[in-house]
Amino acid sequence: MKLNIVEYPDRRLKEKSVEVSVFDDKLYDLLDSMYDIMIDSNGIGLAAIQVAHAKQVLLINLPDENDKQHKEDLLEIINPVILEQSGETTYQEGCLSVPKFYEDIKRYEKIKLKYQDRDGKEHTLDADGLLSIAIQHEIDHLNGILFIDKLSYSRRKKFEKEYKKMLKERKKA
Ligand code: Y12
Ligand code: CO
Repeated sequence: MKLNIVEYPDRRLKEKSVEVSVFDDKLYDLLDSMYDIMIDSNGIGLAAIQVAHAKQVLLINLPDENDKQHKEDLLEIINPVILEQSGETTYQEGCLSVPKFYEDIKRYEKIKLKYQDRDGKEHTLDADGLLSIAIQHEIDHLNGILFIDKLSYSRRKKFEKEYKKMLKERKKA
């Protein structure tokens, strides 16, 4: 399946994703194609809406201590539900749909979630550190929320100005 990354300010990023009820070859194809484009784009997390599929599907592939990603560590998370959340942490986040921008975002430090894998099997997961942050970032995508939506009014204004400039320069190049 040929996929492209949808970039802000594309309105599709505001769409709410729907629950997956059929776990078939079409879903496997979407998951495999999402993995390929995430790795090709140097990403560590991707939600299906970022490739224009409004389904509750997300991938996380965190790098190891040498900054290398391994496919064995890939998490395929379908229909996630956060069951518990605690603490507070701040991390400078980036997103493949908002190229070249990184902002400090406050999130829960620890979460417990339930989700399904590509075969529909249910799992629960306790996450902290970067995994917890990445999962919360991607679950926000499923609800049409981008990390820039969490900025203060003044930081968002500054972002919009710089982003517009970046898009203009990219168009010229
Ligand atoms: C912590 C915080 C947020 C996440 C969500 C997943 N985010 C990404 O995978 C971001 C990827 C990204 C990749 C970029 O490309 C390169 O570095 C070559 C990038 O840079 C440019 O657009 C130039 C920005 C973001 C997970 C964990
Ligand atoms: Co993102």
